[in-house]
Amino acid sequence: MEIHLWKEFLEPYELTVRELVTRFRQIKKGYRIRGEYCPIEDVSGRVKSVPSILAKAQRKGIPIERVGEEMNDIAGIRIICQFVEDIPLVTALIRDQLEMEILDERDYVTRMKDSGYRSYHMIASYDAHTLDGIKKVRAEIQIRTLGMDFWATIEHGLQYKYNFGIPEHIFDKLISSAKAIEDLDGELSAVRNDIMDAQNSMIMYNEMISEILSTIENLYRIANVREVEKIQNEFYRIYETGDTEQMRRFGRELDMIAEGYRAQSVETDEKKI
Ligand code: 0O2
Repeated sequence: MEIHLWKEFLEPYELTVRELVTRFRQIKKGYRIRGEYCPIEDVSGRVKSVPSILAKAQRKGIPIERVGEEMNDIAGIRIICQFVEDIPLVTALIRDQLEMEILDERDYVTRMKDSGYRSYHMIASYDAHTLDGIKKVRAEIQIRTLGMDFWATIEHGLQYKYNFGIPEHIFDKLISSAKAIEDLDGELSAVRNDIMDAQNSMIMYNEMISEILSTIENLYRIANVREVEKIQNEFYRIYETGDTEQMRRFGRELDMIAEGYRAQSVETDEKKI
């Protein structure tokens, strides 16, 4: 039997996980910059440890020299969504925006596993650019809600604690809690639009505040200090009231003041010339 150089074998998987996680984080950032709701709440990734690979290979009867071809989740990405409705948005995004071949999809969201497990799995083939050229690496992308993830984490821990033989009374509890999480996800879906509106308003409000503060900072460099101090005090006074409309008006007036100063400095520069 050939000697297995695990570190070397796992290198393209490490690369794949790093690149995919970065890609999803960039997508998330892109939504934030545009001030749009992002269906991705969180993303993480891991490369399966060698003992886990060996244990799974033994469990599934996969010959060690075939794990690269037959084990789908050596590179694993997990995407967490707030709502069930976000899951198809994320799967569409993966199909349309990431240059990867999708080899298989498993919908355990609409078809819960007998264990109670729910999640959407996509098996992708990713081109990892290694020193030896492009290597096609399989990656499993799990997409699930916060609730589904909470359940899976607890159940996974229990599986290991009981060595994959969970006692019946605990198994029953897991099944009933899986159903409770399904109900909870359903209830949250009903208020998804309201929650999304609230989150979007919060993002936009924070962006407006950042812009105002940056304008005040710029004014400090070119305008009369006393005047900037007065502007800043007014900003804090309005901020205390939490009145968004008043803050918006203040922002517009501030833009006009800043515009005035900019025009003045252009005039002065022209005179100097
Ligand atoms: P770990 O420890 O998380 O890495 P198959 O093609 O069906 O023979 P596979 O890979 O078992 O092979 O496919 P499946 O069933 O889609 O499972 C892939 C992964 O999904 C698992 O990897 C788990 O991470 C997760 N998963 C699947 N079923 C369950 C479940 O009942 N409970 C929990 N908590 N997670 C589940 P691993 O390698 O089995 O586990």
